Amino acid sequence: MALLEILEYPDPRLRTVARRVEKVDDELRQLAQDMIETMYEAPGIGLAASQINVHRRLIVVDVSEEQNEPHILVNPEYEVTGALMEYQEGCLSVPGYYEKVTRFDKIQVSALNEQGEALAFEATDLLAICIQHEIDHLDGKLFVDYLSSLKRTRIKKKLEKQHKLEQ
Ligand code: GNR
Ligand code: NI
Repeated sequence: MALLEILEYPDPRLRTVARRVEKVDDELRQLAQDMIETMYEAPGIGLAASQINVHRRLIVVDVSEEQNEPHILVNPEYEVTGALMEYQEGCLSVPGYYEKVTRFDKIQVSALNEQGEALAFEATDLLAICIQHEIDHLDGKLFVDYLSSLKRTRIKKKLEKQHKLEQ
Protein backbone atom coordinates (compact mmCIF):
# COMPACT_ATOMS: atom_id res chain seq x y z
CA MET A 1 0.00 0.00 0.00
CA ALA A 2 1.12 3.54 -0.61
CA LEU A 3 -0.09 7.06 -0.08
CA LEU A 4 -0.08 9.13 -3.25
CA GLU A 5 0.48 12.86 -3.64
CA ILE A 6 -2.65 14.81 -4.61
CA LEU A 7 -2.22 17.58 -7.20
CA GLU A 8 -3.64 20.94 -6.20
CA TYR A 9 -5.34 23.68 -8.22
CA PRO A 10 -4.17 25.50 -10.28
CA ASP A 11 -1.75 22.72 -11.29
CA PRO A 12 -2.20 22.46 -15.10
CA ARG A 13 -1.89 18.66 -14.95
CA LEU A 14 -5.39 18.60 -13.41
CA ARG A 15 -6.65 19.79 -16.84
CA THR A 16 -5.50 16.62 -18.62
CA VAL A 17 -8.32 14.52 -20.12
CA ALA A 18 -7.86 10.94 -18.93
CA ARG A 19 -7.66 8.02 -21.39
CA ARG A 20 -9.97 5.01 -21.20
CA VAL A 21 -8.62 1.94 -19.42
CA GLU A 22 -8.09 -0.86 -21.95
CA LYS A 23 -7.25 -3.66 -19.56
CA VAL A 24 -8.16 -4.17 -15.91
CA ASP A 25 -5.04 -5.90 -14.56
CA ASP A 26 -3.10 -6.28 -11.30
CA GLU A 27 -1.31 -2.98 -11.84
CA LEU A 28 -4.64 -1.13 -12.11
CA ARG A 29 -6.03 -2.96 -9.05
CA GLN A 30 -2.93 -1.96 -7.05
CA LEU A 31 -3.33 1.64 -8.18
CA ALA A 32 -7.01 1.58 -7.13
CA GLN A 33 -6.06 0.21 -3.67
CA ASP A 34 -3.47 2.97 -3.22
CA MET A 35 -6.09 5.53 -4.26
CA ILE A 36 -8.56 4.16 -1.69
CA GLU A 37 -5.89 4.40 1.02
CA THR A 38 -5.06 7.97 -0.09
CA MET A 39 -8.76 8.91 -0.12
CA TYR A 40 -9.30 7.57 3.42
CA GLU A 41 -6.19 9.26 4.74
CA ALA A 42 -7.09 12.68 3.26
CA PRO A 43 -9.97 12.13 4.23
CA GLY A 44 -12.30 12.33 1.25
CA ILE A 45 -15.38 10.60 -0.18
CA GLY A 46 -13.91 10.16 -3.66
CA LEU A 47 -10.70 10.37 -5.64
CA ALA A 48 -10.03 10.41 -9.37
CA ALA A 49 -6.78 9.07 -10.85
CA SER A 50 -6.27 12.52 -12.46
CA GLN A 51 -5.73 13.96 -8.98
CA ILE A 52 -2.70 11.73 -8.41
CA ASN A 53 -1.33 12.53 -11.88
CA VAL A 54 -2.41 9.25 -13.49
CA HIS A 55 -4.48 10.15 -16.52
CA ARG A 56 -6.55 7.01 -16.89
CA ARG A 57 -10.32 6.74 -16.40
CA LEU A 58 -10.40 5.32 -12.88
CA ILE A 59 -12.19 6.66 -9.81
CA VAL A 60 -12.74 5.42 -6.27
CA VAL A 61 -15.64 6.51 -4.05
CA ASP A 62 -16.89 5.79 -0.55
CA VAL A 63 -19.68 7.93 0.89
CA SER A 64 -20.27 5.67 3.92
CA GLU A 65 -19.80 7.12 7.41
CA GLU A 66 -17.57 4.23 8.48
CA GLN A 67 -15.35 4.37 5.38
CA ASN A 68 -15.96 0.69 4.80
CA GLU A 69 -17.82 0.68 1.44
CA PRO A 70 -15.19 1.51 -1.18
CA HIS A 71 -16.19 1.32 -4.84
CA ILE A 72 -13.75 1.12 -7.73
CA LEU A 73 -15.17 2.38 -11.02
CA VAL A 74 -13.25 1.93 -14.26
CA ASN A 75 -14.32 3.91 -17.36
CA PRO A 76 -17.32 5.33 -15.47
CA GLU A 77 -20.16 7.00 -17.38
CA TYR A 78 -23.60 8.24 -16.41
CA GLU A 79 -26.97 9.25 -17.73
CA VAL A 80 -29.08 11.78 -15.91
CA THR A 81 -32.29 10.34 -14.40
CA GLY A 82 -33.06 12.97 -11.78
CA ALA A 83 -33.37 16.69 -11.21
CA LEU A 84 -30.97 19.51 -10.46
CA MET A 85 -29.87 20.12 -6.89
CA GLU A 86 -27.43 22.44 -5.16
CA TYR A 87 -24.78 21.09 -2.85
CA GLN A 88 -21.83 22.62 -1.02
CA GLU A 89 -18.82 20.94 -2.59
CA GLY A 90 -15.21 20.61 -1.62
CA CYS A 91 -12.28 18.99 -3.40
CA LEU A 92 -9.01 17.51 -2.19
CA SER A 93 -7.34 19.35 -5.08
CA VAL A 94 -8.82 22.68 -3.88
CA PRO A 95 -8.17 22.31 -0.14
CA GLY A 96 -10.00 24.59 2.26
CA TYR A 97 -12.68 25.91 -0.10
CA TYR A 98 -16.35 24.93 -0.15
CA GLU A 99 -18.89 26.36 -2.57
CA LYS A 100 -22.37 25.56 -3.82
CA VAL A 101 -22.47 23.67 -7.12
CA THR A 102 -25.53 22.55 -9.09
CA ARG A 103 -25.55 18.83 -10.01
CA PHE A 104 -28.08 16.09 -10.71
CA ASP A 105 -29.56 14.26 -7.71
CA LYS A 106 -29.99 10.96 -9.55
CA ILE A 107 -27.88 9.30 -12.25
CA GLN A 108 -27.65 5.89 -13.87
CA VAL A 109 -24.01 4.83 -13.68
CA SER A 110 -22.23 2.28 -15.85
CA ALA A 111 -18.63 1.22 -15.38
CA LEU A 112 -16.33 -1.76 -15.04
CA ASN A 113 -15.46 -3.09 -11.60
CA GLU A 114 -11.97 -4.14 -10.46
CA GLN A 115 -12.47 -7.51 -12.14
CA GLY A 116 -13.20 -5.84 -15.47
CA GLU A 117 -16.88 -6.83 -15.28
CA ALA A 118 -19.61 -4.44 -16.42
CA LEU A 119 -21.77 -2.98 -13.69
CA ALA A 120 -24.72 -0.61 -13.74
CA PHE A 121 -26.53 1.02 -10.84
CA GLU A 122 -28.52 4.07 -9.92
CA ALA A 123 -26.81 6.61 -7.68
CA THR A 124 -28.65 9.27 -5.69
CA ASP A 125 -27.82 12.23 -3.47
CA LEU A 126 -24.23 12.42 -2.18
CA LEU A 127 -23.08 9.35 -4.14
CA ALA A 128 -24.52 10.84 -7.35
CA ILE A 129 -22.84 14.19 -6.66
CA CYS A 130 -19.53 12.53 -5.86
CA ILE A 131 -19.53 10.42 -9.04
CA GLN A 132 -20.33 13.49 -11.18
CA HIS A 133 -17.49 15.38 -9.41
CA GLU A 134 -15.03 12.53 -10.03
CA ILE A 135 -15.96 12.07 -13.70
CA ASP A 136 -15.42 15.83 -14.13
CA HIS A 137 -11.84 15.29 -12.86
CA LEU A 138 -11.31 12.64 -15.58
CA ASP A 139 -12.37 15.28 -18.11
CA GLY A 140 -9.95 17.84 -16.67
CA LYS A 141 -12.71 19.75 -14.95
CA LEU A 142 -12.86 21.08 -11.37
CA PHE A 143 -15.76 22.33 -9.24
CA VAL A 144 -14.28 25.84 -9.29
CA ASP A 145 -15.10 25.94 -13.03
CA TYR A 146 -18.78 26.26 -12.05
CA LEU A 147 -18.12 29.34 -9.90
CA SER A 148 -17.94 32.96 -11.01
CA SER A 149 -14.57 33.96 -12.44
CA LEU A 150 -14.20 36.36 -9.50
CA LYS A 151 -14.51 33.54 -6.97
CA ARG A 152 -12.33 31.21 -9.02
CA THR A 153 -9.57 33.80 -9.39
CA ARG A 154 -9.69 34.55 -5.67
CA ILE A 155 -9.30 30.85 -4.81
CA LYS A 156 -6.51 30.47 -7.39
CA LYS A 157 -4.51 33.40 -5.99
CA LYS A 158 -4.88 32.22 -2.39
CA LEU A 159 -3.79 28.69 -3.22
CA GLU A 160 -0.85 29.95 -5.31
CA LYS A 161 0.28 32.08 -2.37
CA GLN A 162 -0.05 29.11 -0.03
CA HIS A 163 1.95 26.87 -2.39
CA LYS A 164 4.75 29.47 -2.52
CA LEU A 165 4.89 29.56 1.29
CA GLU A 166 5.09 25.77 1.39
CA GLN A 167 8.03 25.59 -1.02
O1 GNR B 1 -14.08 14.53 -0.21
C1 GNR B 1 -14.78 15.12 -1.03
N1 GNR B 1 -15.98 15.63 -0.64
C2 GNR B 1 -16.93 16.14 -1.52
C3 GNR B 1 -17.97 16.88 -0.99
C4 GNR B 1 -18.94 17.39 -1.82
C5 GNR B 1 -18.88 17.17 -3.17
C6 GNR B 1 -17.83 16.44 -3.72
C7 GNR B 1 -16.87 15.94 -2.90
S1 GNR B 1 -15.57 15.00 -3.57
C8 GNR B 1 -14.30 15.30 -2.43
C9 GNR B 1 -13.07 14.48 -2.73
C10 GNR B 1 -12.51 14.90 -4.06
O2 GNR B 1 -11.96 15.95 -4.25
N2 GNR B 1 -12.70 14.08 -5.06
O3 GNR B 1 -12.29 14.42 -6.29
NI1 NI C 1 -12.22 16.60 -6.33
